[in-house]
Amino acid sequence: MATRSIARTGMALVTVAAMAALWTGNVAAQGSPAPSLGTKTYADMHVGFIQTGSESGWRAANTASFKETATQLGIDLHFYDAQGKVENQVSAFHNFNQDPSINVIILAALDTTSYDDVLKEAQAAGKTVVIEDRRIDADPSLYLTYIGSDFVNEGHEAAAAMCTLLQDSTSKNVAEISGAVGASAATDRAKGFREAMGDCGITIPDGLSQTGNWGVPDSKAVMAAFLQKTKDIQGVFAHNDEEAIGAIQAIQDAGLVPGKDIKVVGVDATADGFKYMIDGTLNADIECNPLLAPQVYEAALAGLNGDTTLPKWVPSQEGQFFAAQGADALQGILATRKY
Ligand code: GYE
Repeated sequence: MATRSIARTGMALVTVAAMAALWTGNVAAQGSPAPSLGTKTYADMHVGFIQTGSESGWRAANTASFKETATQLGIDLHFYDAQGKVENQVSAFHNFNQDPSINVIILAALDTTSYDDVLKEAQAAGKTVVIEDRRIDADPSLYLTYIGSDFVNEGHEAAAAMCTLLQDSTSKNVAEISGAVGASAATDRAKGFREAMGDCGITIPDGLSQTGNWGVPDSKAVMAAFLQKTKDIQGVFAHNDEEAIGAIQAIQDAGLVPGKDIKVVGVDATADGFKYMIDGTLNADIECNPLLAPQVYEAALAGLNGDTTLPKWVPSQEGQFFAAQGADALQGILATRKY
């Protein structure tokens, strides 16, 4: 199977200071604080962190990254789990705005449009705000920076992987199990996949795209319903590993072989994703880096010290993994990973 860059592994973490210096083109400033900045340290940071919920392995790794790194750096972290509800996030954000002891607010956004009022309130209250994981549609002047993945590009990579997997297939009907409605991770991955699927004649037939809410049970039910409707499906694009696992289970229940009769491409590349690639039922997994805390805290500290030169988006560096790399190689990579 002619492959496209078998595997570009290794997440490169670009420090925010280096990014800021590169952005401002002031190489000499790398590593040294910009003139007239404050001298606050991590011990001065009192963070209100607003998480989406606990919907996936990726989310668990993201939460652990923030809790563990805060302990390591001596940051006072106030962690809030919104349990998948936007209204919970908005009210938590408002409460942090009202709390004089909180000087930094970090948001992993459930949707892209619900935060303008609390962002303006935070700005008026002099809070430093960093958006992590998922982009929002608010005016960038309302937050310091956004640190997160290029989800559109992840969609492109997923389509490229599916093109390779279906290169010998005359029919290229792909079912899509999308992420939670309204989440930028879902909207952008869907957009990216559609932008690139035409490269090899892939189509997503009407009625074969539905949300799996980032979870195994809903995704299994969705895929079972798709297979009830038609067996003329050659591939599945799942927006995260849990959704891919749900699809795999439904394909097996239908008496078909996932990874062979129907190709499966997922996103995240968590430990579970590797497990299913190693047994060959998941053909490809597009990496999405959850370990964002060090970069986010570094950016917040820079902001707290008055640094306004940070880029408005610091994209994560990510790779792709393929079952075709072989079980041994994948086991070796998995052994080096934290999630
Ligand atoms: O892909 C999924 C999680 O926002 C990148 O959210 C994140 C996504 C991730 O539920 O597993």
